[in-house]
Amino acid sequence: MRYVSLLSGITASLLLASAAQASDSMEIDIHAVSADGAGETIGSITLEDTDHGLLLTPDLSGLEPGVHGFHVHKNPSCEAQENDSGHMTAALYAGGHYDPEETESHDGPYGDGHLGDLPVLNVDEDGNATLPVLAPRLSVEEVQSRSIMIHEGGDNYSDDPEALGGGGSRVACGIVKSSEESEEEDEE
Ligand SMILES: [Cu+2]
Repeated sequence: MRYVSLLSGITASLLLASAAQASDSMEIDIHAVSADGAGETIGSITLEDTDHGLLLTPDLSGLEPGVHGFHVHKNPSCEAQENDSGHMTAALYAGGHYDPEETESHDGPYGDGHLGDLPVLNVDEDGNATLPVLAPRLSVEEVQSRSIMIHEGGDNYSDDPEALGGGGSRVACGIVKSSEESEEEDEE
């Protein structure tokens, strides 16, 4: 009897451990995007829960040196779509900045606006991004079934003088699958 309860105890803790792992950390592929759609992989970003929020650790290359607008966008897609003026536009299928509270305000990672506003991504003079950024209001769970976007220009964490931080075109994108989807892939 005691043996049985010991075994079920072990099974329960193993299950808990694997469930925790699924939502604690995940790696997503990042693709260059253009009006033709999602192209080659330029590296990956590791997402990880910490006591201080969501830590995003990039391992990317082939980007323009400098700071880039970096956000969680609403839809899990990096495909191009026609904009209002009829032009195919890179990664437009991803929708706008993730904003579940419908604040419609681009206020940066430390403000009260879009929940998807991340700290800017730093790219070194060789075109590589490796510096981690921390998003205090987010978690791995919260960003599942969304996309992560890198813009051509920087981000001033404001809608002024330009909307959405002024970063302009979308240059790279990755889809954050739900943890169930990534587990199914691991089993394949
Ligand atoms: Cu964006």
